[in-house]
Amino acid sequence: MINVNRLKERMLQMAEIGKTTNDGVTRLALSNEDKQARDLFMQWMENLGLHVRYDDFGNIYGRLEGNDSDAPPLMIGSHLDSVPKGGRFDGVLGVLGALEVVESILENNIQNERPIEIVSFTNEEGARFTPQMLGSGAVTNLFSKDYTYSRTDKDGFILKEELQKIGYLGSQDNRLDQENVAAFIEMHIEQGPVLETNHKTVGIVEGIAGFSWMEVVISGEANHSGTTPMELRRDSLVTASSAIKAIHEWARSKKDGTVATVGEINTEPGIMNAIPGTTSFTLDVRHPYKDGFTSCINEIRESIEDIVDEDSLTCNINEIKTHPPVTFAENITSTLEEASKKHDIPYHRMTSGAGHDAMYMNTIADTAMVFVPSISGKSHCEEENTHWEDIEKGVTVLYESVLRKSRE
Ligand code: HGY
Ligand code: MN
Ligand code: MN
Repeated sequence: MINVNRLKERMLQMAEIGKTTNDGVTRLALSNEDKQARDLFMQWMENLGLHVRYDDFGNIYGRLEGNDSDAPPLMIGSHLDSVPKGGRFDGVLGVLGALEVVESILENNIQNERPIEIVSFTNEEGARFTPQMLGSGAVTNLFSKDYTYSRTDKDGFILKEELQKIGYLGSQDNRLDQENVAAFIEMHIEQGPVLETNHKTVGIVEGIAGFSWMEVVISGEANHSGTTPMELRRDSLVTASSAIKAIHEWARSKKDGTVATVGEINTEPGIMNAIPGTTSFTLDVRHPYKDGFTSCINEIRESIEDIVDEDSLTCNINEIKTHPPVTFAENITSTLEEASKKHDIPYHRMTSGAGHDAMYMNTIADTAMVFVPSISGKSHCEEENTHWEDIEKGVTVLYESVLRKSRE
């Protein structure tokens, strides 16, 4: 029904863009590599005769008309941007898997009632411009246009200008119509060990853990490294280290699926012979349950403040973005389940620890996701990998589900 070799060819061609030494990819949002990936994706869709467009946030859409062209479209897709030294499958599989589904529908002369739109969202990763999922969040009104356009990366580049630079600042009229999306299904690698551990081929994703991204800035006192007696120091990096260790131990002690990560740390003045006056670090906390989510985030914020107080330093915790856990639509997960059963594909109902554009699309349309296993559960690293046989089965489930939903 679908042609996994054709998909593999495209995936391998896409993986050449931003390729890193150990077979990973660095394709940061709105970078030159992202532009090349976008151009290639648009070309492939134009070659299929789809109506291709991109909106004022650079989200790209490819539309396959349906018999009932006024019906709200069924949308499928994901993102093309990556983290630095990321994997070749994260996001891309959802975009090119959707393309494979549409090409197979054309090839098999399937008459789809409902229009089908493939979508690739801008800046899903939040690796260059925080927060993550800016494109899908902006087009579902979770972020204002001004906020989105003004996001700035570490080198001071501004999102709107970078979008202009790569030629993807399109028209607002091209946005998806958030009042008129029938459903959204996102295919993605699991990025964790659950499917592999349970020996299942497809994950039917019922929801996504909530996340809170914040920046913790601890202020002490810069001073000379050679002349300042130890008992007089107010060393922000030492206090940050205690906080980071406490964060890790707190998350481990929760044993309820809570995870916490400090991915980035910076000190000022950041030189060998000066006591760090200021230390800032990022904090990414995830918690899977709606009730308990807010108290979980507040708990860790208070612990950090207590630790800083004990050292009589001060801290500011700047929230970047918090979104509670989401639950996906039963009518979509049951469609994915029926499709898996029809093709005897072993499946596992589960939730996602990773954030995805589906999190925000879930606020405007019936949404769910279909996962395929990540080998050794690895992702956001060059070792990210998935077996092509599993991909073939995952795309088959997506194809079968799209046929069912596009007939409605
Ligand atoms: O961070 C996430 O969960 C996603 O990979 N952007
Ligand atoms: Mn992703
Ligand atoms: Mn990712």
